[in-house]
Formats: sequence, structure tokens, C-alpha cells
Amino acid sequence: MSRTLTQKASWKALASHQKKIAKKHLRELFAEDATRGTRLALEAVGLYLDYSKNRVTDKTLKLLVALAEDCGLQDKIAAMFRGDRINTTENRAVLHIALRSPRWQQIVLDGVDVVPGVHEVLDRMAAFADQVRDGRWRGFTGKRIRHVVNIGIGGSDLGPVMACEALRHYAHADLDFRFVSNVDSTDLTEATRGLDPAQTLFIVSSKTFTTLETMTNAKAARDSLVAQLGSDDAVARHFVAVSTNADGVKAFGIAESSMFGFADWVGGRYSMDSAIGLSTMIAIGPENFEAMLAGFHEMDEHFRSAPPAQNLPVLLGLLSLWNNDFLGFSTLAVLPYEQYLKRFPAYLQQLAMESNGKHVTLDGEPVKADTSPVVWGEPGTNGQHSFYQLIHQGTRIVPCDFIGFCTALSPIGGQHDLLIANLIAQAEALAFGKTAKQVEDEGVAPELVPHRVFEGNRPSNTILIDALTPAALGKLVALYEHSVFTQGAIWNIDSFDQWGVELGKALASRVIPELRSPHDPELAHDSSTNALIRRYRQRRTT
Ligand code: G6Q
Repeated sequence: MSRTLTQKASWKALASHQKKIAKKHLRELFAEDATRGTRLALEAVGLYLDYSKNRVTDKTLKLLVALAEDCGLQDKIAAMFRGDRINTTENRAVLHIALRSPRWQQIVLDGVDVVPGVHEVLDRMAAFADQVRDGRWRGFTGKRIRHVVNIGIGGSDLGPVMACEALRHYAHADLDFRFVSNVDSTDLTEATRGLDPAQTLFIVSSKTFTTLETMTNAKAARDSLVAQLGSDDAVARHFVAVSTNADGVKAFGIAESSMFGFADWVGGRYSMDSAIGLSTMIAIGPENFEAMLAGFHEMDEHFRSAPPAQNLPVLLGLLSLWNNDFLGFSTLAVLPYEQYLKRFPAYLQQLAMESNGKHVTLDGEPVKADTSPVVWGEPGTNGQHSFYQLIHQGTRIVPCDFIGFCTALSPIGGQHDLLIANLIAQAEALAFGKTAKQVEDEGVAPELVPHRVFEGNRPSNTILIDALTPAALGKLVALYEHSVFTQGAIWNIDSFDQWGVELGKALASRVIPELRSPHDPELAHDSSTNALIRRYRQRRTT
């Protein structure tokens, strides 16, 4: 039997190495090596990663790479690209990389090349997107479409909404995009407030076409549209579906010609570049969407072929694992200094935490190390005026990923320089801090000195990209997808299932009839749950 992770010699070597370098401050590491800031940096496929402000030495990096080798990372990468059923608990291949394969590439699954099918859907999406964009696709009353509302949740929402925001600069000027995800009726109400139904297109995005939230919202939207336009026939001009469930789509009343499919080997949180990205394609146009896919593909090829020490996703993943498992820093703040990326932290939360928030290995044994860090974040500079206090002087250490772009898409005066100066300064302040001596030398009153000290030695990565183009977004998302993969491969977990979301769903389906029952129901939950149900039943007024 293979050794458990923490029993591996490569793991133990890292643990004992950590003890040796635990006292080293980033100030010392930088003082010892004038070239550290450029040596511990990597540029590939147009992304520049400065990882020098991590608490690592050359030895740490070597040991991390050895751990990756010991855990068979290279073989696991090859298995994913080959289409092996690496999502073992669902017995599925994991082939989101096929969604961005060029037409000429072959990826064979169960004897069938899946790439032509991907391009067939992309072509149909492009034809439809063009019709909506240029006004050939008309609503039921003959008016042009002006509003696109994506109804979906989780992976069928977070990717599309993030991409739509991220690439808003490239979006069609006369179309507006809204997103409904929550079963809270406020979401649908507010997203559709003020819209002319005759000019609104709903995209029902659901891989399974059974998800409670999405189907509830989709039905409510359909009923309202039919009531306002006065005919069931209006549905055909105002609803399209993105799904793998053709029967469900048909039963909902959407024709096959208005359905865009994808395969079961695309996980929800890995689906923004599949047909689930239809809203993105309508927004930015097929050419820009294609450029985004090409960006994804470039990063895929880099991940597949670059040696670990020169491999951006592998390095990012290993550094995250080092911070999480060996230094005990259990969260990761993702801090894009780019307003267009305001939904990127939320997107990454799902990508990382749903993928790697697992407690057992592929063999069902407990993972002996902490799995996914808690991912959170906000765009800079807003975060600086709220939670950065804790990041700089709190008792917990929060590794940070700073993300910035060298060229502004919406330049006004010199504002972009102010933005990026803040990004650079934050990483500098976190790493080097401010000593008591420096504070005293500034003439600060002695009793205030401890309050003004920044201990520093707080790790961060800085990712700099030339400009936020569709291709750059594709590369950035693929970077994190594969970083998540790298970490999951080392923990030997299934990064592609999500059984953890099931229990709450099942319990909710038991509570629903108890809330709706016309008579006081027999409640057999715990005393807290029973009391909450009773209180809600007594107090609700609608
Ligand atoms: C993602 C998950 C999950 C899923 C949603 C929506 O990886 O599987 O977030 O995307 O539950 O599912 P449907 O697309 O089937 O509605």
C-alpha cells in the first residue's frame, strides 16, 4: 500500500525544512539575495508571477517540486488530458480542457473524438449570438432584444456573471445583462425590474435542468412573460436553454433548436467556457469569446508541458499548499486591483472550495493534511479601507494574491497609476512591515510605538498582466483551475465531485412541506430546528 501523504519522505522533508526556516523573515531573505525579486518570478504565456514575497527559499521550492513528483502530479495531469475517469466518485472524465481545444486537436473519449461536438455547439452559439447582437433575433412582438437575463446558480451563474463583468469593456453597447441565481424571489424581481418583456431574452442555464432554484426562477419568469405578452407562443422567442438534459428542456417548453448542450464531463464550476458561457458570448461576440478560449488553451498547454518549476499553475498551487499545510495559514485572499474583476473572488471561492473542500482521499481514507484554504477577497483599493487592517496587523496571517494589469481599459487622468501603486505598495508593506526602530525614528510617542509596528513577513503573490483582454481572462481562469488541480492531486482527493452540497438540499426538501403545511405538522427534528420551523410558521405574514 502506498504511504499516506504525511508519511511520505517528501512531505516529511518539507515539514522539517519548515522548522529550519521558520524564523527567517522576508527582510533577511531579500537582504541575502539582491536578485530574489527577479529570480523568484516566472513569466509564461503573457502572465508574470512574482512569488518572491513568499516565505520560501530555493530549497523549499525544490522540496515542493519533489513532493509533486512523489504524488504523481505529472501522471495525474496526463490522465486528465487523456480523458481518464479521474472524477472517480461520479465515474466521469474531466475534460473542460476539451472546451477550448482548437478544431484540429483530437481528444478521444470512449472511442469518440469529443472536439467536433464542442465546435458544433460553439458554431451554433455564435450564429445565435450574432442574431441577438445584430437584431435579427426578434422578440414575440417583433421588437429587438435589449436585455439578456441568465437564470442559473452555482457553476451555471458564477462563471457567466464573473466573465460578463470582467469583459464588460468589450460588451455590446446596446445590450444589458442581468443574472438571477437565488431562490429568494427578490433576486428575480430586482433583476427584471423595469425590463420590457418584449425585449428580454432569458437564458435558462442548468446542466441538469432540475436544480430547485433555477427551475423555480425559470418557471416564474416564463409565467410572468406569458402573462405580459399574452401568449404561450412567446416562450419560443424569449427563452433559450443551456443544458445536458434535452428531455427536461423540452418538457419546459423550449425547442431543441433553442437548446445549447454540453457533456457530462464538464463540471459546473468548470463550465464558463462551455455553452454555459452563452451570455458571455452574446455580450462580447463570438470573436472575443474565441480569443478567450484561445487564452484558456494557451494556459492548458503550458500546464500540460512545462516542467514543474517553470509551470505557473503548478507553482501557484504548490505555494498555496505550502502556506496552508506547512505554515498553517488557512485562508487565501484574492485581491484584484481591477474593478472589472469584482466578481473574480466569488468565482474563485467556488472553484477552489467546492473542488478541494474534501475530507477524504480517492480511497475514502481521511486526508491527513488540511485541504482547500478558505478563499475570499474584494477588489483593491476598496478592501484597503476595510479588512486590510487585519491582513497587516492581525494575529492571523493571510496569504494574498494580488492581481493587476499594466494598461487601464477605462483610463481617466493618472488614476490607473494610483491603483497599481497601491497594489505594489500593499505587497511591499506586507512583506517588509515596519520595525519598532523605524517607528521610533519617526518620533512617534513611545506608548504608540507598538500600535504603529507592522511585523511584516506576510506572504503574497503578485500577478501582473499587460491588459485585461478576453485571452488574458481565459489564461487567468485556467491558471487557477490548474492550481486547484495541482493541490487536489497532492491531497489525492476528488476535486471534481461536490457531495458536500447534498445533505442540506435533502434536509430542505423535508422542511419545505413542514413550512407549507396548513396544519401544525408533527416535527421530529432536534429542538432547535423544530423551534425555528414553529417560529417561522407563526410569524410570517406573506
Ligand atoms: C458546480 C456544481 C454546482 C452546479 C449548480 C447548478 O461544480 O456542480 O455549483 O453548477 O448546482 O447546477 P445545474 O447547472 O445542474 O443547475
